[in-house]
Order: sequence, then structure tokens, then C-alpha cells
Amino acid sequence: MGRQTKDLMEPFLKAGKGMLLAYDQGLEHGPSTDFDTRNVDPSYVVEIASKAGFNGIVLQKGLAEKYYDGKVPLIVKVNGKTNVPKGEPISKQVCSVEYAVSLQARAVGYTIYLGSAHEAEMLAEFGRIQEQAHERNIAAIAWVYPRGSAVANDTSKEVVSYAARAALELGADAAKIKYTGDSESFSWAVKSAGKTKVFMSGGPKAPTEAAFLAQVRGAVDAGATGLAVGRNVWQHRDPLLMSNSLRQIIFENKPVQSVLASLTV
Ligand code: FBP
Repeated sequence: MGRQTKDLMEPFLKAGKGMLLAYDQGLEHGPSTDFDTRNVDPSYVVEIASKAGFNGIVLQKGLAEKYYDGKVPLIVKVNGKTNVPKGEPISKQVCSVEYAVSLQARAVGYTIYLGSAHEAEMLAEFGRIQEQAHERNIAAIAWVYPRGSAVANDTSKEVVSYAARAALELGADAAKIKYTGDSESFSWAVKSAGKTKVFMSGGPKAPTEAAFLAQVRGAVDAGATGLAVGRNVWQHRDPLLMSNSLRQIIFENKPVQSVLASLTV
């Protein structure tokens, strides 16, 4: 029996599954890349989280300070970067675990660019943050995104499963990883993550609703705990309807076809 007996992801789960709403893209990509006049307003997205039944919301500390309404459990991203610098990616700590806790965070989130020339710095920083989070009884969630000139294909089975395993080895309670493109290969990533819970990362808005729902279905079939999604929800013409479809797959185990039918009515 290991030292960790309590499931720190419990606040973010319902019957073992979870759906998290990510809204840190304003820092990561800039407002002109991802936002329109509706979703540029943080209140719009914060409201989606509770109205659409999300199990958690991911915010940087600035948004958490000014917009978090306490209605769904909070994950504060404690590192971040803009996309202005080019070259090997690095994302450093911008918020302490202590400060995240003071904002009511039940988990902290940290991005590791696996394969970057700066990987070692992020691994060391996450190591410290994970210990501080566990000392305060909150979860440490790792976004593990293979990236940099050493990474040829960031969605291959080998690379994504390495990301998942790295999260387990580093003590993350949950890993947010990219979909590999099919359920069978994603199931190897889920197995590689062991007791670390796997959340599929949403990615840019998919070309069709059917395409995105099929990815989510594939991830759930592979044993993922759920989904951490941003753009495919708050860029959707009707975010509540889209979230309802996602809930049907994640919590009710419905097939894509029946979910699609309710999405197009
Ligand atoms: P999306 O569902 O919009 O992809 O959000 C998930 C996320 O991990 C965000 O938390 C983060 O801002 C973004 O993706 C990072 O995207 P990228 O891989 O383009 O840097």
C-alpha cells in the first residue's frame, strides 16, 4: 500500500467520471486567436461551467480572482506562457500553491512540455508543486504535452503513452493528454497512466460535431476518466447543448449516433 490513500480528484468526479472546462487559452494563445465577442468575457465561460454541469473549471489566477463564482470546483493553473516567444517551449510557475488554495482551488494544474530542451526545468518545478499540493490535500494535475524540435509526432501512441506514464511517475493525480486518434492506441496510454486519472484534452474546435464526439467516445471506451475541454465547448454556437452531448457520452455511455441526433434538433 502506498502512502497516498485518498483520491484527491474526488471533488472533480461523479461516479468516477469527470468533465472539466478549460479557460486559460487567453494567456496561452491570445484573445484574437480563440475568442469572439461572447467568449472573450470570462463571466460567459464561468457561467457555462455551472449551467452545463461541469465537474471543474480551469482558470489562471487572474481570472480566478476576478470571476470565479464558487459554483464548481476550481483548478488553478500555476504555470503558463504566451505564444509570442518562438523556439523550444517552456512554461514556468506564475502562481504559488498556497495562493491557489487561498483562491479556493481544489487542484492545481501545471503544463509540462515533454521533450522540450527545457523539460528538466518543468519536471523539477512540477515535482515541488506536486509535493506542496499534496501537503495541502489538493490534487496536482499535469497537462503533459510533448512538444519541441525533438518531438516528431505529438499524438503517436508511443509519445502520448510516454506522456501518460510520466504523469504517473511524477505523482500527478490526473493527466491531461492529447488523443491519439483511435481508441485502441489511447487505451495503451490509459494503461500506462496506472492510477493516475486520464483526461482527454479537447484541442482546437473540431471540423464537425460528429468528429469531436467520436474522439470523446474513443477516449471513454479506452478507459479515460473523462474530458478536459475548452474551445469545442465555449466556441460552439450553443455551449450548453454541446456540453449536454458530452455528458451523455461520459456519464451515460451513449453511442455517438444517438447523441448526435439530440444535438441537431
Ligand atoms: P482546449 O480544449 O481548448 O484545447 O483546451 C485544453 C488546453 O489544454 C488548455 O488548457 C490550454 O490553454 C490549451 O489546451 C493549450 O493548447 P495548445 O496545445 O495549443 O498549446
